[in-house]
Amino acid sequence: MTELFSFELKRQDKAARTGVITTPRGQIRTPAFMPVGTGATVKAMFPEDVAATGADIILGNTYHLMLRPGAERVAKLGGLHRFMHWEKPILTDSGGYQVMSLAKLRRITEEGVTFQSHIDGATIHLTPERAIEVQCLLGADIQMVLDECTPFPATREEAKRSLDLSMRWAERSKAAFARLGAPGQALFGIVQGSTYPDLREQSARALMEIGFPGYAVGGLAVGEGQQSMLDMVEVTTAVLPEDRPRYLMGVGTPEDLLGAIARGIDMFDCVMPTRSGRHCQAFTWSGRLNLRNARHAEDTRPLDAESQCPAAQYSRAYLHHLVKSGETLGAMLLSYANVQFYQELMARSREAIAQGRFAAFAEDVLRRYQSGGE
Ligand code: PRF
Repeated sequence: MTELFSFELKRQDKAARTGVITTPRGQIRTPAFMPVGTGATVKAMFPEDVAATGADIILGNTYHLMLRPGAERVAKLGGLHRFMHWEKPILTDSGGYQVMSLAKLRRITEEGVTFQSHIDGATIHLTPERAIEVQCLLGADIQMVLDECTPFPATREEAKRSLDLSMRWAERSKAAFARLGAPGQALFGIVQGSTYPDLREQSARALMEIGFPGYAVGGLAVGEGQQSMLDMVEVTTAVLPEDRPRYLMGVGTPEDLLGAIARGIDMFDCVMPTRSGRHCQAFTWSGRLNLRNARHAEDTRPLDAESQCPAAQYSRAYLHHLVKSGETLGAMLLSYANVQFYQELMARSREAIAQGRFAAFAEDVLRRYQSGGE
């Protein structure tokens, strides 16, 4: 019988890989970038435009959706896909990371994490079992174990204690998923271990012992710096099984993505393209631009002449006018253009890997990207 959820590696180019994840809701071409749809919306974008950028999958958040509108309500309304008009795959994060960054009065115990909602102050308990229950109520195609994103910096002892807790939570998450998960849904483990190579390896091996159809690298992009992050990615992917997708959580800039792909990462998510779009920043093939800058005021050139994106065809002068005037359309067009830039970066990466020229491709992109911009 063919598996409902599977990963096929198509081609490797040194450590970089291209492949396809198959789910009942469609295929995900890797390397893949998942636009962030935290509160059942990729902010300022129509779902059909998100699909038009080439995104095969988006990310949703357990934390936000369990607080508002509530997981039980989403389930009653037919699940997250129907609720938000996105029929392709959805990956949901488990909530632990968002609790630590957004909630008030957090307390972590062996049982789970207790916190006060940042919306109405209600006291909420999030356990590994409840995190899985919520993700199942949402109907997420790829779900994540509950983990603790170890704060940075951490002593070795703190990092070890934190990762051991995350590994026990991973085991409980898997047991809950075995009871509640639907056919074709998958649960991924999350590697922690801060910036300690041996702890990263220990965490990866502990998760492999439990056994997951995919593995995420968590606890990075928390202030350790790019080189340290890429070093941790490298030691982790060296241990993880080749036949399972690897997902680097919450990363990053175009430079980060190319560096991580070169070290064997297959999936990413980040608020950067959408958040930057709402803050007047544009990613283009010739660098990053701030459309508030007066030098764009009479620039009739399109935002990005190299992009196929409909939003990137508008003139820099017009976009400058929109963002200066605080017009909603400015945020919409820049979000669209940025998400499309990230998708084109993934598409070109997949093609370069398939043709065995990823290193030269990445070097060329970075040279042009870093030569322009502001
Ligand atoms: N754990 C989870 N989600 C995350 C992270 C993590 O460590 C990160 C790391 N920066 C982003 N999102 N569950």
